[in-house]
Amino acid sequence: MSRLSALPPTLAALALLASGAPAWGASSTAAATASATRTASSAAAIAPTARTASSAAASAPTARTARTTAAPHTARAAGRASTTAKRVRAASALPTPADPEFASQWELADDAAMGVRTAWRASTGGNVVVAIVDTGADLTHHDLVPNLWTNEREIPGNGIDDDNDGYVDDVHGADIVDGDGTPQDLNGHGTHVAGVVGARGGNALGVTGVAWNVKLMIVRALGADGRGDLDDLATGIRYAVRNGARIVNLSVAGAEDDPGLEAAIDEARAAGVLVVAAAGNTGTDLDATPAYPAASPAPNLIAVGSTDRAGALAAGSSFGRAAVDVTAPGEDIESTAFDGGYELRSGTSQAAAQVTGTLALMAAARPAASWDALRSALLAGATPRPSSLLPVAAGALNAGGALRALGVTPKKATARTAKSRAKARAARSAKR
Ligand SMILES: [Ca+2]
Ligand SMILES: [Ca+2]
Ligand SMILES: [Ca+2]
Repeated sequence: MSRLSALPPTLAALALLASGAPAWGASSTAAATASATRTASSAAAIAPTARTASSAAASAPTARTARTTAAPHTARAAGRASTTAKRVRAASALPTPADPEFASQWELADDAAMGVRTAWRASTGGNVVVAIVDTGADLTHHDLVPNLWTNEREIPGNGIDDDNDGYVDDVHGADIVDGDGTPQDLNGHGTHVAGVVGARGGNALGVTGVAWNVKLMIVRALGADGRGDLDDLATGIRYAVRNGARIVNLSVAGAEDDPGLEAAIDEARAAGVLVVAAAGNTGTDLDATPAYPAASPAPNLIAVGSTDRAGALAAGSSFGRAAVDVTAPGEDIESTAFDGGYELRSGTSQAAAQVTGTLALMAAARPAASWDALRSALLAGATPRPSSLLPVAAGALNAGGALRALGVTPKKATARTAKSRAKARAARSAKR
């Protein structure tokens, strides 16, 4: 049977490489089973560390918030440090969501990492449907609930398949694995990915997604063990396309180039839908040893590698100067956990979700943009890097650059606008 898996965290992938295990999702059932066992145990070994890190972070927000608000007051009280004041003004000019964990979301808070705060001047999201085809998501998580897609053709909770698609009461998405309408996450991977794309921003709760506002369609195609059938993945993509998704996130990888999966991705293209795929966490050159769906030749697919805090290719991230399009931050990413809390995870799964969230910002700003206009702008807006540093086609994700390439100009910062207005007023009165 054709199997593929959600991407284990980077450290788990490294453990696999170190132990000489074959890549997970191998084409033979026996190898797949063997690597599944190792993947599961490695993932289990890493999970507690991630949760510990997040619970430590949970107690920190107050301190961070205090520091943030203290800085401007100190500068004002001093009344002398004009450079400090300038710096404070410049920092406050970038949109800052009122989510207590924002300061620890390094890839968003530091605009140099992926340019998202610049992008937020032009778009914080909107009515864009994004499908997360994964292990499901925690459908009760308070930071996801406000951004869940709702199937208007389905009456919730009446036990009837109102839209006649084979899934009873599929209100926020579907469970392809169990064939029902409740894609509740039993693994955690999909919940985290969904939060990176679109945890509600500015709600004074937890984290923000790249898109503060978005419609997350949850499609469960991987089981509690983080693994699934290629047939289910293809079915999940078709469900997403049929129900109006504009972007499909696939933070999964396998060794097999499956005709059924390729057909589903091609149907997505015909319907104007973009597919974003994680490169994988095996440190593989996909140009030499492809993994799928990342290495799919489909034109409507964007393959994403992962970078660390220094902007370098993350340890364990797969790459490919031809097969992988861009990189995005994927290390130590804080997002939603399926116990209702928050946790850190690392890998190309998280990197792919940053790209998907950025595409949601772009699609919200330009609702009529085609899949190829969105894809071209995302790649054109990327920050080029020497291929010796980032062995991918276009470079590093730059959300602000992507919006500019799409013809959306981020609004100037409020402080500067006020200043320039005052300047213009002064110039006018000087003329009189
Ligand atoms: Ca239904
Ligand atoms: Ca119903
Ligand atoms: Ca939030």
